[in-house]
Amino acid sequence: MTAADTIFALASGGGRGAIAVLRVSGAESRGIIARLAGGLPTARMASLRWLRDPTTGDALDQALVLWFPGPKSYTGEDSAELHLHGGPAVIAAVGGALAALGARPAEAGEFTRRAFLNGRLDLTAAEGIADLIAAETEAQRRQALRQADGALAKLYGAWSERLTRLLAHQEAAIEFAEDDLPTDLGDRARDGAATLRAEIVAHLADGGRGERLREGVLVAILGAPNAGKSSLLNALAGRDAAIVSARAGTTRDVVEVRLALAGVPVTLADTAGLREAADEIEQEGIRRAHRRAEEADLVLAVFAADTAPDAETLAWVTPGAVVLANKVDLAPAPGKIGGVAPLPVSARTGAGLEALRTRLEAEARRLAGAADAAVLTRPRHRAALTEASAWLAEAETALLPELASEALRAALRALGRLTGRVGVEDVLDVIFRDFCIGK
Ligand SMILES: Nc1nc2c(ncn2[C@@H]2O[C@H](COP(=O)(O)OP(=O)(O)O)[C@@H](O)[C@H]2O)c(=O)[nH]1
Ligand SMILES: [Mg+2]
Repeated sequence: MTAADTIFALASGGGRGAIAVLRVSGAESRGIIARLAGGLPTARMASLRWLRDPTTGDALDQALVLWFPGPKSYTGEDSAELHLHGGPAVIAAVGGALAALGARPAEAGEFTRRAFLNGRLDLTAAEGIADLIAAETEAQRRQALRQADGALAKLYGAWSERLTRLLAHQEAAIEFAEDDLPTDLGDRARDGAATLRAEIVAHLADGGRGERLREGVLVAILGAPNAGKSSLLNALAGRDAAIVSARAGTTRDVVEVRLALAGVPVTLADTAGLREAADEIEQEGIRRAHRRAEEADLVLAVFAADTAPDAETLAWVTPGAVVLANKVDLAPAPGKIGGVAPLPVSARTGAGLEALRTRLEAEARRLAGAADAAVLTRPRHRAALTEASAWLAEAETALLPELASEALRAALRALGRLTGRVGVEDVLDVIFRDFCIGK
């Protein structure tokens, strides 16, 4: 398994389809495609060819063949795409021919890994491609596309370049202290470090929106038994996901539904009603409700308008929570619950549900809305940038020029790990493991 192998994989989804795309990449692609397709087609043009078994000459399929000579290909190597008829026997036959001609099946993410190793994209852009394939909602798609297109690569690349210059200045100040170079080189390096650090700190102060958009927002529905939590979950989901019953204590485990609000993926978690439960199973359900609420990005505190607010749920009414007065078909909503004006709703009649949805969309946008600016999307990015900014602070206050220089170098290494320029062998497997075969 070396990077010199020529690899192939099914790049389209499994199963039957009108078309299946086999992708080939590596040094031997030229000869392999020429033998399989009876000659090498014109570069980057779709050519209709008969693919033939290299030993028997039997026709395997008639396919569109695209030839992408390196280095201006996705992987940076000579590569090709074969657009076959999308059936399992066709894919198996052509795959078998490719293997007979010396190619081997690719590992997950191997094409993009090669693209990275050949300098076609940096690590953040490679991650953007994985996210684009995984994107389920509109806002996720936009964020991933921006990152795949190099928005973070450009930003972090520019920071690395500036830092390299600062380091060069600092080194020059040390090396040529006795020569007649400008004497303020060291000071200029420190000022530059401070400016750069301020930019990194501002970039980090994004409220975690990019990461949350990538992972999804978690909303926990909390309230007393019978307040109407499960009814509200079902109304928002548009289906009967949770059991609704007049009997208190029906919902005992956490029931979750996924939906998209304002293009943001949201997990809505219905929980067991909060009360003193005698039943052991219900007690565990209530423990889980609390745990989910603690992990949640947003708490929906549900009260029944015809019942006095219960202390257990009131404890969750914080300035960030969304407070609901349900069952307004039975009684008017109180003006304030725990100091917050509740949204009046009725899961039974549907009153107020549009307003609730609008409010939840606004919350989803606030928590994870795709900004137009480049936002970081992974804990890995946050960790590396936090480290870089700590080293920059170190450089600003270092007492000796040599120490300032060391700190700048460490900051540069942290940025380098982010984009994949230095010391990344250990993170490559982690990143490319998330890819599917054929990408
Ligand atoms: N009148 C009225 N009844 C409701 C409303 N929402 C829920 N219910 C009823 O209240 C009971 C408890 O509802 P459920 O959703 O299971 O509450 P949970 O225990 O909080 O999950 C059921 O009989 C529901 O039909 C509402 O808006 N108005
Ligand atoms: Mg319930």
